[in-house]
Amino acid sequence: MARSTLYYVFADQSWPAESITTILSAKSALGLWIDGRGWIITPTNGSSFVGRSVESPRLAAEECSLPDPARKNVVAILGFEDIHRTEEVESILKSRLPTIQILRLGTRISKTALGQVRRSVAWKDLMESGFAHELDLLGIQSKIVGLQNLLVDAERVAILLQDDPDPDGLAGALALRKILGRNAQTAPIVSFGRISRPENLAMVQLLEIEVERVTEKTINEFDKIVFVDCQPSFFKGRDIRCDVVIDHHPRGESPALDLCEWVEIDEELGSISTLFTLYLEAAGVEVSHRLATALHYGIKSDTLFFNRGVSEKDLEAFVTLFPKVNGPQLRKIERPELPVGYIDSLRRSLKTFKIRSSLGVIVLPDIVTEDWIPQAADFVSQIHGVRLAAAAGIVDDSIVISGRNWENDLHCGEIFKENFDKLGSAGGHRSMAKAVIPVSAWKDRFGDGSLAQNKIKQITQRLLLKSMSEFI
Ligand SMILES: [Mn+2]
Repeated sequence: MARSTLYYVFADQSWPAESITTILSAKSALGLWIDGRGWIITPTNGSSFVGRSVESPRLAAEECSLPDPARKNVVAILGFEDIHRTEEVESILKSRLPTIQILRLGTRISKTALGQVRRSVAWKDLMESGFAHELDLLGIQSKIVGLQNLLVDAERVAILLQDDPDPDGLAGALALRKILGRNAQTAPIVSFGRISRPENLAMVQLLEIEVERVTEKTINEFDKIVFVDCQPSFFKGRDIRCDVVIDHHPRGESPALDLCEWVEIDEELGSISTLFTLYLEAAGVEVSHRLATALHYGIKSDTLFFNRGVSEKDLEAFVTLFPKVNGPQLRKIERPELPVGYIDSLRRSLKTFKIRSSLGVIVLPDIVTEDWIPQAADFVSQIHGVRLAAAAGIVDDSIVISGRNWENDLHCGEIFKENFDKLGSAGGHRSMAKAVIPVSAWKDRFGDGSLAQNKIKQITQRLLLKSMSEFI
């Protein structure tokens, strides 16, 4: 709505025409005439002063002119139940203001006329999405009340994330805590594992998110346990009580899930942050810049920036959050700082780097923090000719390998699972995978000399190449 636009609204009393003033008048000049009431607002005085009571829409239309030549656009919004009145007013306006644009409201069918500046929009089409959205929010509101009632007596609630907490889970946990009106003491975010991806570490640092590490023993001491962005099936072999599940991953079979008091699994959604954005809206909770940035990044990273499993709701939530996102902070999360030591390690690993049959493997000789490994895998995946990228290094007593693949015909997670799961634990998505292999298991399998930088590279290369050839 440009400032230079002048709006004339002609309406009968079949709809709340005055409400249109709050949409239009802040940024433009407005003339509002309502049948039976006359001019409510005139473009010249611009106030809610009731003007002369002009009886018919025809006479009112004949008073219309361009009071200020600086206003180049004139738009008429016509909302009469009686189509003849609409047509009569339209023809008078067109004769007085030849360039006028016409929007007919409330007609039976929506249509546009080619070659004319005129649209007709039916109430049904105008209200449909807003109405459906409000009904959605109403449904969610009743769910929130149910959830609040369930947790109200719990002194301490654990918000449990998967073993390597990701942005979507972290953002969802923050949102849930806000909705429950709790804080980090009464509802800590907990995980059995550690965050490893550099972006995710940057996120918790910059947004000051604390994640508490738990064990099977300590988690069961909480009064209630809420699984966010995960389900009991993610924690095979561990005995964890499950009270609430809020997730979007495919429903996995688990006896704990069947015993759970409250389950919401929406597999349609590309991220759980989307669901929590709706929750916050339904709960009428003010979303801070910090929370908006977290949720926005949650949606973006879980859908690989809309490259996998996206629903219309994900896109809508992304757009809703956008104006509140802290842009500089988001950029720092997405491009996290690297320590100088990483560059030294990378330099020494590049000496042995070679691409073989579109596989790029890099082995970092010294690792200070585990997040260097996925960082190096990301880097290798950007090199021309690389279809599958892997980076490896020894962290504590394990060999950690990160995989990356941005093409559809390879499944990085499956390739990793096939090769490394029998030696330790391995798996992941189509595009990202991780393997953790105890040094002892690696040595048992490949011999004493197998821990040298070059040897790790050769073994990883040989295994991955074989699996890649099965895919192609
Ligand atoms: Mn997720």
